[in-house]
Amino acid sequence: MKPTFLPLDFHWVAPRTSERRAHRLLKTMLQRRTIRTFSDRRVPRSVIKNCLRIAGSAPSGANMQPWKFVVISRTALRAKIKKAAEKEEQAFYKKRASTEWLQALGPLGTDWRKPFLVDAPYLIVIFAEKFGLRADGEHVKHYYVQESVGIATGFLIAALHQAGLATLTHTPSPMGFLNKILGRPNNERPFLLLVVGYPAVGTTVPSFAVERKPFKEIVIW
Ligand code: IYR
Repeated sequence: MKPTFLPLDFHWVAPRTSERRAHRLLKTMLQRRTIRTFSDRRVPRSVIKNCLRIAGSAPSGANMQPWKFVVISRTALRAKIKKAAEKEEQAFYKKRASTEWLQALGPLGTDWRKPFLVDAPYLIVIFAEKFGLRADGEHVKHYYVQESVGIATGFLIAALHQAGLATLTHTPSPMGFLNKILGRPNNERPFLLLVVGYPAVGTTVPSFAVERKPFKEIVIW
């Protein structure tokens, strides 16, 4: 296909403005915490929608946009997901996880119980499309699927935080049950379950998770 190009609509900003914006954004993003206790307070649908539009604007391999976001708010469906997730999690905590893994999770204080799956008003299950499916059933090759979906998920988490919501990146393992419950085809692989809402009154966060590695440790300049 012959490529066509459009003029870029780039919004130039003065260096001083960039500095101010980056600093403000840093302060905002450093406030983000993964939480595990959610209130049932309702979230405006339009906030979820716009944040998903932001996620869908992420860069992807060959612009294949190999993602699908399934939004769940119905109580009965959240309860069904909770039941299935807790079954996998029981097996994980009781036998599948190595001692080393359980030790690493110790400071988080997690266990197999996942009440947040029904407490929070929204669950967003992010699926990665291993390949695309054309209307005629032909497969379309996708590239850098994990990387692309990871970037889109990062966009989503950052967007929800900036919109004033809290999230939990939850990965019940294995997640195959989500295809079944949500009726998704087998070219889609569950990537992550994002719990979205507001913190319950009295929410705490693990003290060790508040610490971020020093700049010097993560950046080689
Ligand atoms: N999926 C389990 C265990 C778990 C694993 C990791 I790595 C975490 O960062 C947190 C939890 C659970 O959700 O409890």
